[in-house]
Amino acid sequence: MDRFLTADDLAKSLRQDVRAGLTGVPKTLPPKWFYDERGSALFEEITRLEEYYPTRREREILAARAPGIAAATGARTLLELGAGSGEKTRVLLDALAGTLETYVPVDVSGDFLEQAAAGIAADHPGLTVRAVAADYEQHLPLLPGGERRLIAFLGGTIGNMPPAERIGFLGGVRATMAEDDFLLVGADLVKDPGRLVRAYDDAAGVTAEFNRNVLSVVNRELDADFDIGAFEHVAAWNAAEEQIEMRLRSLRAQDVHVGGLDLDVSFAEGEEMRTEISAKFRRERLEAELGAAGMELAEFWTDEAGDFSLTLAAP
Ligand code: AVJ
Repeated sequence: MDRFLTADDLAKSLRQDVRAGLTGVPKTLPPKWFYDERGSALFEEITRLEEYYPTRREREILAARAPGIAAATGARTLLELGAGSGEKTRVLLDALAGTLETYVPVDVSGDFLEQAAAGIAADHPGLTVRAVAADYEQHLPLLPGGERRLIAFLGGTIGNMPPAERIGFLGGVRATMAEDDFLLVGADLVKDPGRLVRAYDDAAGVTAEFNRNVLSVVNRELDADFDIGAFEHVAAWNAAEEQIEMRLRSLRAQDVHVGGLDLDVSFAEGEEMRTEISAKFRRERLEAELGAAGMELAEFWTDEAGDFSLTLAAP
């Protein structure tokens, strides 16, 4: 495995993010830090919830379109940004079996990635699996090149980036692409706000736990004393930005000490701290943003219900 990101680098960027986020107005924490072991397990649980449709819908599209993706791209390398457990990748790997030589899963969480990569290598003899521990927002230029690459960014994670960051990210991807490379992006679509809110505020409270878990991450990693029970989960639809926003609302006025940063912060009763945005897209917006980054939309697929999208783009 190649490591562009060490445990030290991660610790440092957590410190920077938490300091900037807790001293900003309004307070924020970036969603990147949801995914410790417990957070990753909670996210897996979310993907199985009745209300949370994106994972199932994306799988449906991949199953239907993987042969088309293989035919259109003839990919020899599959580079997957934010690979996670690699579950969604298996369909692609199978469809690309005819041309694929190398699979490059990229994720910030190195150890988790190494395990997932080993599993995939065992199931695909003849495939070179080269895991890379990296932050795809920082290390794009360092990722392995090669001919006929398919860069996959699935799950709707592109929605976690604020618009300006997203444009920068797409431009960065474009800058690493050769003329025969493709980008495959999974993006959730604008729909009835009621359904959207339910997907991020499920009846069983799993998403609420997932959201609050970021406070335990900060408590553990930065020696903070967040009273996790004193924050409630909020999922709201921001119609102007067409994004779901997850926040943590302070149930009372309280002070929090972050020992590792030598930082004290106060929360007012009812104060909300944003922990995630999850942008929802329309085809036109995706096309425009890809265009602004120097790419053309080659294919745009949705599931039968029109809930989620998969876009294939090329320079
Ligand atoms: C993994 C970023 C795609 O935004 O839908 C799920 C994360 N947050 N429920 C999303 C998430 C709350 C998810 N992504």
